[in-house]
Amino acid sequence: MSEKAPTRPLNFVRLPAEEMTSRSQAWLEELSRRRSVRHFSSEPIPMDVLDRCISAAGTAPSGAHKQPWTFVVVTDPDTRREIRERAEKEERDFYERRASDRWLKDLEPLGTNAEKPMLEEAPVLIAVFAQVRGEVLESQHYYVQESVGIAVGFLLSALHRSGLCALTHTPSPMRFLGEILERPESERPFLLIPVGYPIEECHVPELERKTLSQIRIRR
Ligand code: IYR
Repeated sequence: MSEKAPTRPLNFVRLPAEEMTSRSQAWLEELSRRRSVRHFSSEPIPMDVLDRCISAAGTAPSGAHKQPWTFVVVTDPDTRREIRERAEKEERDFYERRASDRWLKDLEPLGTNAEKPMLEEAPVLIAVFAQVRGEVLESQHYYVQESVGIAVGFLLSALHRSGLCALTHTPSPMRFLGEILERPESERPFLLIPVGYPIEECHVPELERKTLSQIRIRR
């Protein structure tokens, strides 16, 4: 018979009802101000803050607790230029050939195109990689997309809470990221996230979020 896995006491803080209400209100207000930003100032950001946000992402739950994520922090200007050039090459192909008319129409409100200056203008790029398996032979990872998606959600909210802006960018295909950043075969590029401060007078698309009654069904 195998020994029972060790446990420790849960560090749970039970809150009074009023505080639950006020915290949930404050958190919703805070998250409601988050927007995807596409116009970054090149002003450097505090790297200790960035590291803490990545640590916060690393607290996400994951399949069998395999923590199948790698966050590559890219600040080197030459590397960022190379990433921008390769990403724009893919994007030109997307906008000029691969994208359907419907897809292009759906993107119109966002005002996006194949130019990706933010990849060089933002002081930091976080390239997120999903570890589709462990590095050692025969190790396995589970629910990798779900796990890394949750971790990126934690990352985006931590960045926003810390006063930073981000863009979840998905050049497609992204294989070039693994090549440039010399990631092992066991990792797949997941997202490319420019992080920084917005330019002054930064504008974002006029978009509305779905309301609660549009996204929540009671049964
Ligand atoms: N990857 C392209 C196109 C693009 C696709 C979706 I779906 C978006 O929400 C935004 C952009 C680009 O980055 O421009």
